[in-house]
Amino acid sequence: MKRISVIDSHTGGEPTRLVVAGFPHLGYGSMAERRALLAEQFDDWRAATVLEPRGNDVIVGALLCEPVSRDAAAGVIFFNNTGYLNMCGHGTIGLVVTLAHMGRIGPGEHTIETPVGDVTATLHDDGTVSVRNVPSYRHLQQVAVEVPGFGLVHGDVAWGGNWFFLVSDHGQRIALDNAALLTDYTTRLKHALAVNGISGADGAEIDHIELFAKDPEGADSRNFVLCPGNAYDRSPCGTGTSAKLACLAADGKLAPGATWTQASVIGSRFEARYERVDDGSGHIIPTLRGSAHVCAEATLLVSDSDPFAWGIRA
Ligand code: PYC
Repeated sequence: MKRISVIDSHTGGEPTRLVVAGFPHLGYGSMAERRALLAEQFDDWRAATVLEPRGNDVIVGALLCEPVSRDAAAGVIFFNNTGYLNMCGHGTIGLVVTLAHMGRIGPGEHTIETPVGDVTATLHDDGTVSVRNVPSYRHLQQVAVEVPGFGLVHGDVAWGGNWFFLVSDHGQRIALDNAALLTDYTTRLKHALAVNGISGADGAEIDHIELFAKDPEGADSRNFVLCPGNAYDRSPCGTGTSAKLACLAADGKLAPGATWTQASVIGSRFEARYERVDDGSGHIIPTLRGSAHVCAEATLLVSDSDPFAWGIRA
């Protein structure tokens, strides 16, 4: 019998399952190197943690790692039902609140190492968390793509710690009671991008689709974000909000330091702002702020006699 200790939280409704003990040791390399090792040699552990029967398509897993730097509070590797993420904004907020719940950190600034670089998280006295994300930028502007069954749309390709296709001219109703249709639309759109060779920098797959609309409750925008495993983000998506800020900055529609309130399809919110990277690249550093709640502490049991011990794989 193998045992995996986890603590679950949710950030604006989006779950994060933090693995605090029980995974194989991945050595002392960078988070990118450890993520590669996990994917190549121990992927069953990811599957056991987030796939049914213990998990579901919505859960984002986060493996708590010893950081490389003594100055960092933690390292983390994010994963989901289909594989591995680069950065995860809601997951970082969940991680910080969970580390505080465990008594490992208090209010203040904490460096978190991720596979795509360090981020700085601030646990505020009111329990909210700010994440100063990795540098973000718009890669392509208003790319046209035909979505089978729906027609032509235009969108920006941007990096916010993951690759996003951001669309405003979609004509869809962004509302929770329309989630099935939005999932169908964005899944087809993601497929159309791949078929048409539309990618992030260096041919990177665009694995997140983000639709925007007016928010009925007064935020600057409401979004619907399709995640890589085809579940939609219940939170406003930290990396997606970062990608949005990169596009707003590139269009001159949001000034550095101004607040952008991004609502999710379920109405949860992040507040975000950005500063410019001072190197002529046009890149920005977004900071997003939100809150998370710890909702379970558990030990997952992986038994040799269980035919679905390592998850139900498609
Ligand atoms: O908050 O960055 C995020 C995120 C990515 C996928 C799900 N949430």
